[in-house]
Amino acid sequence: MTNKPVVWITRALSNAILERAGQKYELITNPEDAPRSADEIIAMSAKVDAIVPCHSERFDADVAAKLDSRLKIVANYSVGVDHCDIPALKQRGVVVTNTPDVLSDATAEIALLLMLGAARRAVEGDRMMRTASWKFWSPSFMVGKQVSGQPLGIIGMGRVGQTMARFSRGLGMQIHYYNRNKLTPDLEHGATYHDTIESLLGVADFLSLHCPAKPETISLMNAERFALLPDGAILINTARGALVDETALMGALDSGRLSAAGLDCFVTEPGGNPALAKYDNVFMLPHIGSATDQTRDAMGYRALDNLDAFFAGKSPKDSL
Ligand code: 8YV
Repeated sequence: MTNKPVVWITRALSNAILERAGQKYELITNPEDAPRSADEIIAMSAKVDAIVPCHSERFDADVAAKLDSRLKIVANYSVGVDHCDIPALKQRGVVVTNTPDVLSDATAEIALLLMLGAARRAVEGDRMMRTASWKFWSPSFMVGKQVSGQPLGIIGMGRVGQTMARFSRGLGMQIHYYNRNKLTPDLEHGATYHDTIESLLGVADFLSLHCPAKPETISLMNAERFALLPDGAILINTARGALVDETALMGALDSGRLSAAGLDCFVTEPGGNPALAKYDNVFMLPHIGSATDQTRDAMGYRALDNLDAFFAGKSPKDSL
């Protein structure tokens, strides 16, 4: 018989995280790492005090309504919480937390990789080398778009957006941003604030998305907004696929409004959008923004910090 709270960790997290969690909690784990269904979440809520889910487990209003009252906290292993209906969970008395800060560097690294890879034609070059089809050189061979010194527009100047700005300043880029609120000068570091997305788009030769997916940001980049970008602009998305209307994206690539794109997120995940595969100027990765050992562990420890605070009777640092 144990008095430890019972915690369900829905996906296979690292041994270091499980070891730390096991010291304070009775764990139910998922070594086979299968995503868990709504029915499994509902059934498990009667057996556990806490769940540590990934964005692969959905807590929508329907699931929230059916949760057992034993479940007290959903301590997400993610910064994005679009898989959770937070008002519905709160209404059921469930505390919800996330893992901000710890994945900003890793995610901004992937944004930088996508920006450089899209601009400098990484997909075409890599394919050429793998298929032994590099037979020719000329001054106009594989000419891409220079990144250094160019304007970078950032939508969503939270932690990841600010880190992307910091990394990009290292390339001499001029940072412009749109955010719900203007940042204070010590956080802006000379970046230019735009109070509308439309105003930002007009100067965004490079555009990187770093805002959460919410009802008001779904298809934020639609045909009308792509049309406001400078000709030959490059879009980077490491935030959420739902921010981009993928049909409009392909229209902008076809018209040349966009010269390239770098995408780590898609409307449909896993899987992505097979129609994008024909575009050699789209550099794509399978949602790996936070996928480094260091960051994965840090996300787990942050989720555990939130659990520890909650079970010590305190308000978790990352309560939403
Ligand atoms: C994670 C993410 O891989 O944390 C987020 O919001 O998008 C990713 O970096 C995933 O969500 C982990 O659950």
